[in-house]
Amino acid sequence: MALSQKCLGKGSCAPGPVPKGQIRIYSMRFCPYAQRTRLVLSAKGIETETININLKEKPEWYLEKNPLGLVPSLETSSGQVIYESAITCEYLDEVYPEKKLFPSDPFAKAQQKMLLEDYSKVIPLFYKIPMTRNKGEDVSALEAELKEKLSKLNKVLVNKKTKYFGGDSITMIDYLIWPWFERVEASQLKYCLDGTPELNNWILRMREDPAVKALAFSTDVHKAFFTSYIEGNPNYDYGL
Ligand code: GSH
Repeated sequence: MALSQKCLGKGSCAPGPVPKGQIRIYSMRFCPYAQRTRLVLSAKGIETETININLKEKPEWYLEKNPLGLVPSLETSSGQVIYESAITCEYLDEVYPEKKLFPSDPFAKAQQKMLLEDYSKVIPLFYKIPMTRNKGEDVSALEAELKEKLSKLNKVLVNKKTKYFGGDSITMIDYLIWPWFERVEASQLKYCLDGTPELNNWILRMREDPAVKALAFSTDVHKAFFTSYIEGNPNYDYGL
């Protein structure tokens, strides 16, 4: 069955069981958290069925699968549902061990998770600044905070002397951090990266990764969605 990419909303029919040998992701085309999971699915070459969700008018059946009502969620052919992006990524890495993305060394894995925890405090600023700016309010304090946090991230790369956050090849932590950097131009935050050369080099390397390339939207497309989102009327099907 060819599935429409268009999102399913309130009143839609619940999809049937996931075919054997497949995994399903409930997603939204522009969701950076879902992009984390999609990057892992793509990097591992996992056959996936994608169902996009209208997050403003959520289908009733979706809330039964994931009571938080957030994307991403994964569903297996035996009906198991896994949600929270970082948890879905770790799940995929365990169930599909070919091309392992987390390091097998427990300390190296813990380091990636510690960095992820720290990074989760950066993410809200990627939204707060454009939204505050859109209201015509002063963003200088928020900007200073973002610059400081990005320079800490830059320092991680400087201290490690590696091309990526987990070493000289791409690993899980890079995919978990990436999606918001694909959007820095669209959300007009690129200037906050002026003092972070290693981070900028990492961005250039990430853009060359096959999984990143396969899922990337152009800045114009991100901008169009982001504008609709900030204005309170997200166009989940933009471009379809
Ligand atoms: N902590 C969650 C994760 O890591 O998966 C966050 C996911 C999230 O916030 N997703 C957004 C969402 O589902 C879309 S980008 N929003 C719907 C809502 O807030 O009701």
